[in-house]
Amino acid sequence: MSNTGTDRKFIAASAQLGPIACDEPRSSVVGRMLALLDEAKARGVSFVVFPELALTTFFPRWFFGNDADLDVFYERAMPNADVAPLFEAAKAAGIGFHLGYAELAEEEGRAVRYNTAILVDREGKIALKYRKIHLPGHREHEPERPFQHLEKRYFTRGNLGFPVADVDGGRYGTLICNDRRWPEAFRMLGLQGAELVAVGYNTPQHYPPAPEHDHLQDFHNHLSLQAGAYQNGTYVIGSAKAGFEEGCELIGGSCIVAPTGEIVALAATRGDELVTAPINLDRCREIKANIFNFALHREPDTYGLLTAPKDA
Ligand code: CDV
Repeated sequence: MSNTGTDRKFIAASAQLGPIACDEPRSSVVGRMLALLDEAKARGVSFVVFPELALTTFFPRWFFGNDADLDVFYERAMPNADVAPLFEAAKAAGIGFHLGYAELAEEEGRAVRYNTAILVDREGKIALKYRKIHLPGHREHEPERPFQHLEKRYFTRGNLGFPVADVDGGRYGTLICNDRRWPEAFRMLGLQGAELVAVGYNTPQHYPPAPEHDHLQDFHNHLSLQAGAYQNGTYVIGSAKAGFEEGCELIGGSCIVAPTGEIVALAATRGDELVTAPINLDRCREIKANIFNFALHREPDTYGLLTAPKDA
């Protein structure tokens, strides 16, 4: 079956990925994505969300003492030869997609590293690019941890704001992993009328600074995605890199959330898995025109603290 969706009513998918080994080549990962894309095509899907840093293992769990060892995990161009088959297959199937990857950009003659996500429309054109703003973890090597979380060392804070784009008949935005926990990030997209937000994530089951919350990781993931959807009247598609990756357990729970905040599709495994649900973007109005009618009910002149400097 080919994609039969209209612009506002279609089938969407979260394409969860299981673990990616440190030495797994991009071609193999893209092969796994193509298998999920084939399944998506068979199910009549029009839009697929792949996870954060989907092309490699979650490398911020290791300390690298030199740039040469680190830079093998970054993409210098998008698309590039490794990823081109995904762009081509998606375009041929008329499927738009979201992809997270590590980006090595050159700015004023300097290498700058970002944790990046793109939205590609059904014609194969990159319609939106976002660079992660809320970078979790730490900057220095902390050898006492069972694994590192060196996003603050390996990435620069995103410099593209929180963009939305009109893609294939809907208004789309993206957040990347830790961003989903910040209501301000979701609200930035909500204020611009986002109707579908794609969120890729790599979330360890074990959080070394607060292990007493380890059993709540799945709950906090869904709490954040569901609240973001409801409070902004938008669909949210969460896509995990899941399972035991290089000895580190990552949560799954990939899901599709309706604008009411209800989970309408949920992954059952922690491996490669396609989760699908029908989308009707006109349903966003159920929330946007009522309880979260921003024009009618927001009181922004009382929200000054939200944008005051951190130390104010
Ligand atoms: N990749 C991430 O951003 N992970 C964080 C963890 C470290 C808490 C997350 O918010 O899921």
